[in-house]
Amino acid sequence: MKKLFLLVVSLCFFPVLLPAQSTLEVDANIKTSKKIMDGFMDLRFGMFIHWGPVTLRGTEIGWSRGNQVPVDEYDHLYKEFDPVLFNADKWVKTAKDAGMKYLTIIAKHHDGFCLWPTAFTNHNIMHSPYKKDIVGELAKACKKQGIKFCIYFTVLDWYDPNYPIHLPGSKEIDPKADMNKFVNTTMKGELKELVTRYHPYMLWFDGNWETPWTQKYAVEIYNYLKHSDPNVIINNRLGKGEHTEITSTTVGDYATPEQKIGALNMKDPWETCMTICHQWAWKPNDKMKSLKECIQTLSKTSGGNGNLLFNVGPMLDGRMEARQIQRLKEMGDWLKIYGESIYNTKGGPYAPNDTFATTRKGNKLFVHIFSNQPGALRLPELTGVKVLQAHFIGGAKVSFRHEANGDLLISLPMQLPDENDSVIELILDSNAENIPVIAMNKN
Ligand code: FHN
Repeated sequence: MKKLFLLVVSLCFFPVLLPAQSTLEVDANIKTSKKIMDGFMDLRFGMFIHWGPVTLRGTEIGWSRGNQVPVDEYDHLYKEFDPVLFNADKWVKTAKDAGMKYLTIIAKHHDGFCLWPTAFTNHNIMHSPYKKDIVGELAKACKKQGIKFCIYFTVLDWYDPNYPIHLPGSKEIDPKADMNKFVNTTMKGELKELVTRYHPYMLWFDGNWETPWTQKYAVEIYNYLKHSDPNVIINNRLGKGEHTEITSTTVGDYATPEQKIGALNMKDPWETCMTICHQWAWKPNDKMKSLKECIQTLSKTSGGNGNLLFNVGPMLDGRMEARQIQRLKEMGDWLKIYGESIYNTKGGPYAPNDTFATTRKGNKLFVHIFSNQPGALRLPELTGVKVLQAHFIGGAKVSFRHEANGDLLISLPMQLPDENDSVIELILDSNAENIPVIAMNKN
C-alpha cells in the first residue's frame, strides 16, 4: 500500500519521472500555437547577449576553449569573473532604446558555465566572486521594462563529464560519459529551474549538431518543456537538422538562419541571428557594423517576413561598450520614425534586395529605399491592386504612375530623406497582405 501511495505521489508531482513518449514526432497537441507565433513575429527585433567568464580573455565563447585558451585556464576563468558594473536595468534599457522588443541571454553556452544558481553543477555564477543570479536579474529587469525575456540554452556541454564530447570540433566520444544521465538528470533539471523560476517567453536552443544529441532526446525535451509551459516558444535548434529551414521532422517552432538574412518566406516563421561586431562574445577592438548595415539588415529581415536577433557582447566588467550602445540607440532613433513599417508587419510581396525591400500591414505597403535610383523606382505589377496615394513616412508626398505594362513607377527625389533607409508608404485600394509573392523581373 505504501509503495502504491509513493508511486501516485511521484506521478503527481514529478512528471519528469514519467517515461517519456518514445516517439520521434512532437505531440501535435502541444505544438506552439499560430497565435503565439504570430505575436512573436510581430515583435520583429530582439537583443541577443553572449557573455561569460571568457570575456576575461576577449576570445570567442566556447570555441576558444582548448584553442586560443588552454582548457584548464578557460575552465577556471570563472574564479576571476567579477563583473561589478553589471546592471540588468541598464542592459534592458539599452535594448529598449534600440527599439528591441525581446532579449535573449546566454544562460549556458557550450563551455558549460551557468549564469544562474543551478543545483546541477557548481560551474555557475554563484561560485564566482560575483555571486549574483544574472539570469534572474535580467528576467526581473525585462518584466519591469516590458521587454519579453528569453533564454539561450545549449544542448552540448563540453565541460560536463557526462556529455561525451569535451572539446570544440572533436569527434572523440568519452566512454566514461553517460549521455542519458546528462539529459535526464542534468539537462532536464537545469531546464526545469530555468522555466519554472524565470518563465522565459522563448527558449533559444543551440548545439544540436554533435552526434551524442539525437532527435529522440529533442522530442523528449520539447514535450517535457511544453508540459512545463505550453506557451513557451522554442526555436528549431532543439531537433537535428538544418538551422535555416522548417521540415516535417523539425523539432521546434521557427527557423534560425545565422549571420545572414533569411530568404523571403510567407509560410514558416524565421529569425536571423547576427552579431553587431564579428565575434559573439566581447572582443577588444572588434569591427562593428555601420548604422547603414544595421538598419538595412533589420529592414531586409522584416522584408523577408522574419525577425532579427541582434547580438551584443558585454565586457568583462559587466558594461556594454559605449559604441555598441550608441549604435543601438541610432537604430532606435530610426525606428521612432519608421517603426510602423517594421513592427506588426508582414514581409513581401517582393523579395528584399540591395535596392529596396517591402513590408505591409492592412492596406499599407511600405517601400524601403536603400539606394537612390536615378529618377524613379520601378516595381513589377501589383496585379489587381491600385495605389491610391504615396508619401514618405513623416514626409513629402511622392508621385507615381501605373505603366501600360502594369509596372509601378515611383518618382524619387535627388536627395532621399534618410541615407540608410527611406520608407515610402503606399496606400492601396485593397489589403496588401493578400498580395501573392511577386518575382522581380530579371532585367
Ligand atoms: O556555436 C554557437 C555560437 O557560439 C553562437 O552561440 C551561435 C549563435 O547562434 N550559435 C552557434 C553556432 O551556430
